[in-house]
Amino acid sequence: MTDAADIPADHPRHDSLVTRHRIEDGVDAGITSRQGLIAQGRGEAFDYLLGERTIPSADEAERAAAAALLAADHPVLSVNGNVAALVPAAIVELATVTGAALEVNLFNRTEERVQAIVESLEAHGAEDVKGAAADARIPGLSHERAKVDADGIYQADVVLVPLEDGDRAGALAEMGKTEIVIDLNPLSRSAQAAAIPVVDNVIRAIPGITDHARDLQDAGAETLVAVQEEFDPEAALETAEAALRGSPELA
Ligand code: PTJ
Repeated sequence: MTDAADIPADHPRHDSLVTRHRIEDGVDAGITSRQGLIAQGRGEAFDYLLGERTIPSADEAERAAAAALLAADHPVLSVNGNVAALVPAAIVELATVTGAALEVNLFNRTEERVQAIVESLEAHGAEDVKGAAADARIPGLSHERAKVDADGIYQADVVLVPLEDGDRAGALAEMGKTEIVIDLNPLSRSAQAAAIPVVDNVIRAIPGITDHARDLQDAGAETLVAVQEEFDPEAALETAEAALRGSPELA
C-alpha cells in the first residue's frame, strides 16, 4: 500500500488521494470511524461533480457563517472523526479567530474516540476542548447520538456542524440554534435543515470561513447582521444543485 508521501505531486488526482490517506490514517489512529471512509467516498463524488472548487454561492455561505460565528454569544464548532482527520489545524485556527469553543461530538460515539480526538486537537494547539463531559442531551434523539456538553453545544446559540447526520442536524435546529452545516450534498437533510448550508469540501470551507472571519473581525454588529441577512439559504442550495447537475453558468 502506498502512503501519502508516495503519491507523485503531478498525479492528476493528487489532492484527492492525499485526502483519502488522511482519512485512512484517522481510522488507524482511532480518530475516524470506519463509517467515515464511506462518508468520504460519498463526499468525493459530489466534490468531483462540483469541479473540486468553492462555487461562488458557497463562498457567500462561508462569509455568512463567519458573520454568524463572530456575532454569536456562545459559538461552538462541532468536531467529528472526519473533521479531526482532515482539518485539525484549520478547525483550531477557526476557533481561535472567532472565539468559538471546540466540542467533540460523535455520531458513532465511543469514549476512546472522543479522547483520541481531544488529544489530537490539543496537539494542534486547542485548549479546553469540550465533549468528554457529555452531561446534557439533545431532545428527541436516542442515547449515544444525543450526548453533548451542557456548557457547549447544549447552550450554544450558533453551532457549526460539518458532515452531520440529518436527524441530529434537524434536532439541533429544533432547539432553536443557528446551525451552520458543511456538506457537499445540497440534497442532504442536514444541508436542508441549516440556517447556513455551506456546500463545499470541509477542506476548503474551514479555511474559507476563517479568511472571512479575519476580514470581518473589526466589522460592527450591523454589518454582521447585514451579511447574514443577505445570504439566502434556499437560493444557495438551488445553485449548488444546479452546479452538480451540470449547469455551471448558474454556479
Ligand atoms: O465521527 P462520527 O462518528 O461523528 O461520524 C461522522 C460521519 C461523517 C461518518 C457520520 O456523521 C456519517 O455517517 O455521516 P453521513 O450520514 O455519511 O453524512 C456525511 C455527509 O457529509 C454526506 O452528505 C457527504 O456527502 C458529506 N461529506 C463527506 N465528505 C465531505 C462531506 N462534506 C464536506 N466535505 C467533505 N470532505
